Amino acid sequence: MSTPLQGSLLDGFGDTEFGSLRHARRTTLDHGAWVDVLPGWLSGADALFERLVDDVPWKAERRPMYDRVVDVPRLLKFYEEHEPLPDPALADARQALTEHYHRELGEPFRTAGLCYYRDGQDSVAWHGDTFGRGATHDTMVAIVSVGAPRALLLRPRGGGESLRYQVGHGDLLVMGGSCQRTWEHAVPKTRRSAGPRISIQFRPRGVR
Ligand SMILES: O=C(O)CCC(=O)C(=O)O
Repeated sequence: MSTPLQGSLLDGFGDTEFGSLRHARRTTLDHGAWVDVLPGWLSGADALFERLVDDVPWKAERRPMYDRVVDVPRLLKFYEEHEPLPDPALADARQALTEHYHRELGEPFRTAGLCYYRDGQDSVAWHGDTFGRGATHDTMVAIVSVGAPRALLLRPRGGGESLRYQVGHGDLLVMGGSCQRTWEHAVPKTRRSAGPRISIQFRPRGVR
């Protein structure tokens, strides 16, 4: 599978490099949740994007919806904690995140969930990562985005105004505190033409 990035996204095909996580900007949300954002954390992300498109064994899933079974509108691959990651840059990213957040999180990031949004019609509906400890405990989910920019929305669970983050090529967004149980997030479909995007989510053990 090969889906080249559009020229506007090209940032050179050098090695993947990471900026300092000290530059991440935190927004405190209601109910004990917070979001850290660091645009352009990763440089040299074009080559990483291409390698992930080609090397990850992407899976198309189906799920029941009312009385039908429908395609999940994105491709997926989940790496359990002892499973080798598909690219050394992901191991480096996970290590850097663990080192930066360890004091606050109290444990390492372990798993990597990868989602491939092929175009603007691929999406994920409102949800929190509440299979596991995210339902009852504060935790963190760190998302690295490569490829076309997409909107990632956050809204308080139970209603309230939503926040919109545009996550672009090489950007980092970390959801922390109670975010998984008190807020929901989504990547909605877009009518605008959108190129392919890969989201890489790092989570601690038992959070999904
Ligand atoms: O695409 C993203 O960055 C969000 C992915 C997500 O929320 C999920 O897979 O649970």
